[in-house]
Amino acid sequence: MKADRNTELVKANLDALSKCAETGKGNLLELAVEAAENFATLGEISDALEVHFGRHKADTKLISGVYGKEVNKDSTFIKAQQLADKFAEIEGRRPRVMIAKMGQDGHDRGAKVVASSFADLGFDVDMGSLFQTPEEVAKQAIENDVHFVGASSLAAGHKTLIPQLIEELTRLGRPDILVFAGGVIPAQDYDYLFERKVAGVFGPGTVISESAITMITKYLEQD
Ligand code: B12
Repeated sequence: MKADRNTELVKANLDALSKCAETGKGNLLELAVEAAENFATLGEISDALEVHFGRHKADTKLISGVYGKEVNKDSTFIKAQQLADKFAEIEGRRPRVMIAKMGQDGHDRGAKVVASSFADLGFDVDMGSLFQTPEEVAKQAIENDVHFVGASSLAAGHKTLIPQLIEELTRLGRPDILVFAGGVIPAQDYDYLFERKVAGVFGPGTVISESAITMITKYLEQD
């Protein structure tokens, strides 16, 4: 489409969009529709606006205490907490997990639920920002010296982004950081992920304290 479209017209449309963003004069939606009708891409339209507006950086705030308050008498919850304490005794610090969202996937609800629950279970939790690349996640995980990365994937990026993350961790010399996957991942893709060294997959309906027990157990088994 790019080869066949009227390049000058598209450029004029995109310039008009940037100008409208800058001056506040005109109608952004109308100009965006016009640009799209002339086959400007969504990326180009976004870039034209970004010139003036900059790029939104999603800020993730975590809460704690909610999960623990609800399930603190549950035997699996207690077992997971005890295991987290045992982990701290053996390793000299609490289990540390980074919850990551990669690619175009904006479903952050599960990631936040999991992150705050892990904190209540006695993990140190880092939360990546939305829309990170596998390289960015690997860098942050290494800088924060986490034991685990939990990649939450609900928009079908699991077969590309999660193996790329593992490759990057290996390239940077930290293949020991265990990578787990969670979210909407079809059962037929599990083996594909296991073959690429994903340490475990947790789908919808996962009981979070059970996933914590699996993660800690896998880590301690490899020592
Ligand atoms: C809520 C929702 C949305 C909300 C998201 C709000 C938000 N801020 O998160 C909104 C409306 C924005 C949305 C948008 C879209 N959505 Co939507 N969405 C859902 C829905 C209904 C529920 C997801 C959810 O929040 N569940 C509750 C949380 C708590 O559960 P969870 O994330 O699964 O997490 C649990 C487990 O998976 C696991 N887990 C998850 N991560 C991790 C990580 C670790 C480390 C561990 C241990 C465990 C773990 O533990 C959690 C607790 O049990 C699902 C359908 C479904 N039933 O899953 C579709 C769904 C995910 N959406 C889908 C789609 C297609 C979209 C859109 C592309 C629609 C569109 N055409 O625009 C957009 C994409 C936007 C984007 N950029 O990503 C599809 C994805 C299909 C696929 N994967 O192939 C689904 C599956 C619906 C469907 N059946 O088609 N969506």
